[in-house]
Amino acid sequence: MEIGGMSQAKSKRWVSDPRTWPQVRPVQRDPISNIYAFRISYVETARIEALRKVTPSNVLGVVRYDRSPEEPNGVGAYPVVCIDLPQFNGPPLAEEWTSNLPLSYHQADGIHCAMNDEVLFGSLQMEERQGTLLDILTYNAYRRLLTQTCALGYPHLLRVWNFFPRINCESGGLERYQRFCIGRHQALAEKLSGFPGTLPAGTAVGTMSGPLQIHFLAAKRPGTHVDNPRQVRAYEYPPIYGPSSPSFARATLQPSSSGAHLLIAGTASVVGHVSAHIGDPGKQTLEIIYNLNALIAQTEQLHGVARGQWSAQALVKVYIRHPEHFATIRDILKEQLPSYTQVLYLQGEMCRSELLLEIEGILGQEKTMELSQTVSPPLARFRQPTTSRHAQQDNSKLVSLPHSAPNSL
Ligand code: 3EB
Repeated sequence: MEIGGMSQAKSKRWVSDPRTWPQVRPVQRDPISNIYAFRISYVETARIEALRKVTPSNVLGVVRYDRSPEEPNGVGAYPVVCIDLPQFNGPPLAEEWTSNLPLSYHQADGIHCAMNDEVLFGSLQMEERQGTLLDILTYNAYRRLLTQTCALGYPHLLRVWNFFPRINCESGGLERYQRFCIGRHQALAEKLSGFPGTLPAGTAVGTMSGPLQIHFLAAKRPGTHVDNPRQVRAYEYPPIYGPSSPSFARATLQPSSSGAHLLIAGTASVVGHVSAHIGDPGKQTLEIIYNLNALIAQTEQLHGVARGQWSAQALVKVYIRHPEHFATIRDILKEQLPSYTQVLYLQGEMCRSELLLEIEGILGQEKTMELSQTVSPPLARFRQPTTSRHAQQDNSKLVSLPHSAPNSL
């Protein structure tokens, strides 16, 4: 298991490039309140049942990464999703979403939801039947999803995960991922108010087996759409990648009563709109780190959140196409990610066959009161990398600044 598996001596933060950032003296911080709309952690799948008995009412949902079809989705009060993506490390982990605001549960039209005063976590799955193309199925799934979330009072879609098998296989003259993009695009263009500027952050990964499975986070209040300066907006990709562009944002920032969450879409070794470092998992990993850091710096610079203070929640998921690349990728990420990051490694297929891995993340800040003074940093200049800048060995060590609250997870 890789969670927190790095040396505590290594002290790293999420920043774009340490040379462009001033040093901030570590301060002691206390959360203003301990109310939270949602919190996520990776928990051993075997412990989920035991935990449920101890804290019966605070679960928004569980995402398991195993096949486990004996426990059909929706038996309990809250949504339970089982995604067939094998895990590389340790005992199987599941993602548990909890909240300490009062929760209610709802099931209608095949959509299972848990909600509180701020957010709704929901899931649905659609079986692929012979004769129905994936674009039609996806269109119907998204129509339903948007209808339900609006009807329940959570019209702002912040984050969506999409899973289906054989993502790179051809079907009726198009790749299945392209068909998926057509259906998703059509439904969102028709029904999402503010499209495309309000698109949620997304993930679309190929599973080993199963139906089309979608789970999502929606909110009563809007989030903020964040672009990545190193990448073309996915919904503005040129048509060489398919008849409809992929409808997702690079990230969304969710403000909440207790802090802020940055919901980071699946991020690949894509610079501009082009896949970089074909055939090289190590270089693709470093390129993704550049992309993530650029996105985080962009969020901090443009959207009024504190720099570097992401240790309240830091979870990443790494989807790896070929098991033989796992060790290389893990070794690089051990070096690159801050020590408080929880990491889950899954085997899955990316939407372009040349992409060997993809990393998504959720970073959280808590509203805090500072108990001692900071050195007030001057306005930071973010050196925007050019689109042709690729990962290089000599500047692969990205983060070395102190952080104020290690291991709060
Ligand atoms: C990319 O940047 C890589 O279609 O929902 C990443 C995350 C990717 C989400 C999606 C696709 C999706 O284009 C692929």
